[in-house]
Amino acid sequence: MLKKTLLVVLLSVFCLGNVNAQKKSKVKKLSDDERMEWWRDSKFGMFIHWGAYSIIGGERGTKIAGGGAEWAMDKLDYTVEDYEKFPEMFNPVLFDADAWVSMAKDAGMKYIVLTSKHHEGFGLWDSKVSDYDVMDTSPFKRDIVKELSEACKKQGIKFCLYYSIVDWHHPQAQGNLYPNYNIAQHDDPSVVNPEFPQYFKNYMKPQVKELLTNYGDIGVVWFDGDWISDYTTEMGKELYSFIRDIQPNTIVNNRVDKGRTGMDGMNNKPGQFAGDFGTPEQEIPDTGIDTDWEACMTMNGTWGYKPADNKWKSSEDLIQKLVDIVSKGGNFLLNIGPDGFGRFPAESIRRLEAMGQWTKKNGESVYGASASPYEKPKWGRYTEKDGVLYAHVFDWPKDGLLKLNKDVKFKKVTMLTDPDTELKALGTSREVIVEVPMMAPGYPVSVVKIELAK
Ligand code: FHN
Repeated sequence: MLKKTLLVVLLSVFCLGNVNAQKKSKVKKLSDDERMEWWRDSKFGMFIHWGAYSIIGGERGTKIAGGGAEWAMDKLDYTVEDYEKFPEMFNPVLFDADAWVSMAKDAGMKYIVLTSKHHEGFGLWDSKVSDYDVMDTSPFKRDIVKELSEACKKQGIKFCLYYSIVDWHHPQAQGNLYPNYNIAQHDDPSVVNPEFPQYFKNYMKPQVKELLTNYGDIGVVWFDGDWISDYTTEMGKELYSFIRDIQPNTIVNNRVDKGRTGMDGMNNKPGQFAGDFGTPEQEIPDTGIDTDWEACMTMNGTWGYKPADNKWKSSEDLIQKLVDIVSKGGNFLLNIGPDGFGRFPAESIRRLEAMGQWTKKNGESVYGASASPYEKPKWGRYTEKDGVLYAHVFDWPKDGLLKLNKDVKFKKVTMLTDPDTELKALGTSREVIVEVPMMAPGYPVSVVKIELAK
């Protein structure tokens, strides 16, 4: 009898252990390099700033908000109560997740980062932690995060989410300690809201958990608002681990912690702060950086929709920025600010189409490419991949002679878009000279493909 009981106990322990092992083996925890691989190869993503501020468009009567229109609540002096009318009217009946994802994909973008909740505090998903969301407060009553995550999965685009640590609606987060709430006071390190830890523990973390539990694989969690004095590095490190426990292979930007040293987005104390990549904003580093980084940028001057802002970057400029960023080892996260109906601005669509035409022909020199092994040349940028050097020529040589770095050991040189026509090349002690067509074959960047000698 004793033997039989012992056998049953041993068998149960074995099965239980196996079940636990099966539970743990559901998501294979990748190494950091394996986890970052898709992101490093992607190079180009779409940032989408969309919320109740997209109805306002940065205007209140004759007043136009300076800077980003997503700051309308602050810049246009709305009280929390006044502002609530905008989520109550948010009804983007023209929203079409499949169309958005197709435009990103056709532009050559490999991932999408959607603002699930910006500083205004209004959530674009069905949160059980709050009613201040698209399902409970707005007449739209559709889970935007769900629809976009499904469209991304269908079209093979990585789905990622932005989440703001700053929350101007939640009483424990927006600092209702001061009579006239002033966001600027959040930048004053001497002003700390003792109730913020409650917001962090009982609101922010549960919301992040919802986003990481109910919407499939989340490629990246893109935090923002790390600058406020209420938020601490201890919270940042706790949040990073919290996310990796829920989805071990999710990537998290460095704004989850307090290591960012400003708009250059980088962390000058490696190992001391959590976060998988640096986040330069509206700027590109002068030289290459050998840690992971992603430059985020607007197409005009605002993240949120703002019809008054016509400072649009040209398609040519945006394509050259993509090449410049990749040549320095970074990713390019380019922003779209849809309007209150759910439409991309026409100016944005035109730029996405132009970038798609270029990436379709020249993507080989961008996706999965490494930073330039050489100083940037006067005429453009280099990238490198699998024994091939790509010369991205912004300024085409008028004399038909392209001068490459003297250390380039070439085997075969062609135009990327004309692989069957070998170009003459001559190595000298000072440079490698390539005879190129008199007219630039591509626009705004023509790519010369240099197969390197082993
Ligand atoms: O305040 C935000 C801003 O609205 C926007 O979301 C950018 C995008 O990275 N981040 C903050 C400003 O640094």
